[in-house]
Amino acid sequence: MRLLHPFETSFGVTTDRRILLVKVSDGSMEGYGEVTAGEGPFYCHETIDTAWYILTEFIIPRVLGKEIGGPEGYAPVVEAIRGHNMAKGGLEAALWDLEARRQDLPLWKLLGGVHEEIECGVSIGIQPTIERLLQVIQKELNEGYRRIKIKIKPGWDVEVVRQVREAFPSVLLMCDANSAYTLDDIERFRMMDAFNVMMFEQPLHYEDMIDHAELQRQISTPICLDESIHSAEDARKAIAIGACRIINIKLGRVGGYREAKAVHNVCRNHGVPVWCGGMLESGIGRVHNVALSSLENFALPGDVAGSKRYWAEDVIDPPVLVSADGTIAQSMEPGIGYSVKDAFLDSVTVRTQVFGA
Ligand code: OSB
Ligand code: MG
Repeated sequence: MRLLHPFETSFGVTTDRRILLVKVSDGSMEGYGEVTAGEGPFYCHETIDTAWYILTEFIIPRVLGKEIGGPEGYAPVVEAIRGHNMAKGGLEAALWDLEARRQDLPLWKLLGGVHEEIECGVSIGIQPTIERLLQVIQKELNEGYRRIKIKIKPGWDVEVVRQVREAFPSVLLMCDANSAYTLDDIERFRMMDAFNVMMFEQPLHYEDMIDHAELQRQISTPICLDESIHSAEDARKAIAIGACRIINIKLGRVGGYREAKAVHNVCRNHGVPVWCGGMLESGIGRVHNVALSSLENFALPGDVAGSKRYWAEDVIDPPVLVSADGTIAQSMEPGIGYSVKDAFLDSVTVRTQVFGA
C-alpha cells in the first residue's frame, strides 16, 4: 500500500508499505493481527520477509493444533524461538482479537483497559525544509492532534527544534532520533535542553542502555527509549540504571500484548509513564494500538493517528477517526471492533499462505 506521504527518518525513507497480516479462525470466528516489521532491516533486524519465514517455519508449526488455553498461553509456546518479536506479536494480536470476539467483548475491555478515548499525537518525518516542516505542524494542529513529534538526525536538529519552538511556543513537542547519535553529540542535546521538549526518543544506539544513562545524567530533558526495549526485563533494567524516564511501547517490538502489559506494569510500578508507538500500520495494526493505549499507564499522547494521515483507503471499516480535539474513541464492538474490508484487502494482497484448514 502506498503511503499518502513518504515518511523519512534518520534510517531511511518509506514510500510503499508491504504489510504482513495474520488471520486466525476457530472455525466460526476470526481474529486479525499485523506484523509491524518494516520492509528492510533498518528500524530493527526484522523485516516482513524474515517474519514470514519465522512464522511459517517455526511459529505456526508449534502453535497449530496445540491447546493453549487462550492468548496468554501463546508466549510460552513460542518462547524457545529467540527474538523475532514482531513475527511473534503478529500472531499473538490475532489470537487476542479472536478471543475477545469469542467472549463477545471489545478487545480493550478484555485487556483490562480504562481509557475510553485516547489522546493522539503525530510523528512527522524529516522534511525538505524547515519552512515545510512548520507548515506540516500547523496542518496537524488544525486537525486537532495534541502532541507533535519530529524526527531528528545530525544536521536536522538544533536549528530545526529552535525554529519549531519559536513558531509554536506552547505546543507539546518531542524529538525522535531513531539512534542517530552517540555520546560525542552530548553538546547538541544540551543545546536542545533549552527548548522545553517533552522527551528525546532513542537518541543513541538501538541496543544501548548504558550510554543513555550517561546522557540522561547530563541533560534535563527526559529520555524515552523505543528501540532498546524488547521486554519487561529490559524496561526494569533501563529504569534501574536511569537510562530513561519514559518508555514507548510497541506491540511488535516487545512480541505482543502479554509482554506489552508486562512492560506497562513495570513502568507503572516505577512511576514511569508510557505511550504507544506506531509503525506506519494498516488499520488492523492501528486499531490494536488503540486498544493497547486503553491501559491505565498510557499517560502520554501516542503515535496513534487517524487512517487518513497514511492511506487513501484503509483495510478496515470504518477507518480510524480522530475527533476535532485529537482523540480516538474505543470501539464498543467485539474484538478489535472494526470490520476488515475483504474485497479491498484481496485487491492489495500479493501472497497468501493457509495453514491447518
Ligand atoms: O521510531 O517511532 C518510530 C515509524 C517507523 C519506524 C519507527 C518509528 C516510526 C514512527 C511513525 O515514528 C509512527 C507512526 O506514525 O506510525
Ligand atoms: Mg521511535
